[in-house]
Amino acid sequence: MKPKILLPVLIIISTMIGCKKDDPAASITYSKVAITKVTLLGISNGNNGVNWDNALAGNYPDVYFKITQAGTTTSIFDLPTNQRYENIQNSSLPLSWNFNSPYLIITNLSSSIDVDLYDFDSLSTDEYMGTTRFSFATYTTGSSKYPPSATVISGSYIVKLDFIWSN
Ligand SMILES: [Ca+2]
Ligand SMILES: [Ca+2]
Repeated sequence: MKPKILLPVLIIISTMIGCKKDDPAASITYSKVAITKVTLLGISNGNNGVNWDNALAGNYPDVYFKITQAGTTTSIFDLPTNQRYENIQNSSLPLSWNFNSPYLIITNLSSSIDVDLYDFDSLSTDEYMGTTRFSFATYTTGSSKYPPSATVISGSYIVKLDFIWSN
């Protein structure tokens, strides 16, 4: 009788081991994410119908960004304004900014960040354009967690962040 019992038991054990091998991603967790690149994919042509700059003279917004804790003015990163892209229209996009290693590190993966876009103006105060919000809790759960990038659409504004996840 013993050999007849042994074979089904072996099949069950090998099936259990097989399940673990087939799904290694389910057990992976990361404690931080590096933002390696910010890509601008869409902007609004104006502020409530008013052009950002003198479009009739061929002037369009001169775009840079600041990253803040979501919903606050607490700065995480301010792009130096001399790294702005000048005279941007949607036909100019995509445009991107790369961070250098070790990149921009986010260690609180339950937090959210805002990417705030601005129009640099040399003769007046820079104009706030719009915000896209990235919630890391969204990217650390579910079947497609820890994506290599995420794209957020907020009205006319579309921003993509590239990620490297690690511990
Ligand atoms: Ca302006
Ligand atoms: Ca401007």
